[in-house]
Amino acid sequence: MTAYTPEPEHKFTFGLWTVGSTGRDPFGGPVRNPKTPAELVYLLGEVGAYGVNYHDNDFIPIDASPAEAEAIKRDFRKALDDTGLVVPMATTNLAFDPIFKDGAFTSNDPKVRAFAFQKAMKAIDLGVEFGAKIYVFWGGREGTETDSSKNAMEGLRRYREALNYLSEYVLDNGYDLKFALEAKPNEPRGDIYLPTTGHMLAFINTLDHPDMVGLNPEVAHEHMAGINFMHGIAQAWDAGKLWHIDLNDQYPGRYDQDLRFGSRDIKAAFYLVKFLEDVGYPGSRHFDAHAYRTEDYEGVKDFARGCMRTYLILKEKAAQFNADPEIQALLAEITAEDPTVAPFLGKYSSEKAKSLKARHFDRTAIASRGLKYERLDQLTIDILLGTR
Ligand code: DIG
Ligand code: MN
Ligand code: MN
Repeated sequence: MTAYTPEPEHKFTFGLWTVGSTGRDPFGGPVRNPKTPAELVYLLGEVGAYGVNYHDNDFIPIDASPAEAEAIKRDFRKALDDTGLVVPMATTNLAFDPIFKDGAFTSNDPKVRAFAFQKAMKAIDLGVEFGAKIYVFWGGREGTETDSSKNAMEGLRRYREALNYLSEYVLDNGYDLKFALEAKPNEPRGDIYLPTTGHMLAFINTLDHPDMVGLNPEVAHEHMAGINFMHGIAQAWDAGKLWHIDLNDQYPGRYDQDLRFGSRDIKAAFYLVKFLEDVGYPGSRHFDAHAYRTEDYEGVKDFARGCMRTYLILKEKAAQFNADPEIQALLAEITAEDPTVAPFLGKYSSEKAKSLKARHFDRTAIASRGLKYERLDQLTIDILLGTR
């Protein structure tokens, strides 16, 4: 029986804010006492994670004195040294502080926008200081409740200005850092700008340094928008922009639940893991999720172990799918080339077009073909349920 033990090569990471969540929600206060960043690193080391990520203020409180900040960093670095964990990604909290109540980069108040630039630059420095190579931007407050308040074009222009400015900051400082944009359709704003990975992909092409900017799609966020997550990351991968990924789970039509990976839609999680493993995605498997509010810290460890265990189980099932003779025979039949029409497809030529326009197709005969998808999907279900 496979042990499904996480190893560094799996690149499983968690944010300080995930295993450090104290269980606060809009209808209740914390249920767990806070742990320090160093304590969270030891917890992640205990469960077998590869790395830890942070927002500037999960790590260093916004009002910490320089001496307090140095002490926190010292303990954090010792914990990293003791556990061997690394810091692949960092990000800025541009959502929590009241100053960002109307957004950060897209706020109508120029002072807020300038402060957001300053905060992001300092947070980039903090990420680079501990070795981060990916820097995430999640614009949680970049949006509106009433569109009377802001011109949507102006919102995009301001977002673009911020990312261009911060790209120049990275270049100016010679940092080895790439940006990854994370989309979400709503919450905490009524509507958030650039709501899906597809919107972000188009937006990247309008930036001054698109080569420095990729994507950090999150499962729950695309599911909130009713989108097939694997299709979205396939497009991101196709564009060479899948540089980071936030794994979790989500009931459709709910607020952002950030559930343990694979705990709700196991079939979607299977296709996601299969995609990442089939294409050889080299980045972090980052679990942007948190334990149920019902849990103590032993339950938080169960949550973290469960995220990684389910990923490894689905990775094994993806390999089983790829090796299953009946599935592979069905796929070979379903996706077979047809030599009678191959000459007409592929790159255009006027000769091809002319002869294709003259060709007769027996629509009834072609349409009458059964595609055996029911058998194929049941074989997939059998693999997922362990009955094959
Ligand atoms: C929420 O899904 C966002 C923020 O927690 C953070 O900026 C980003 C990093 O994973 N995800
Ligand atoms: Mn989320
Ligand atoms: Mn996220």
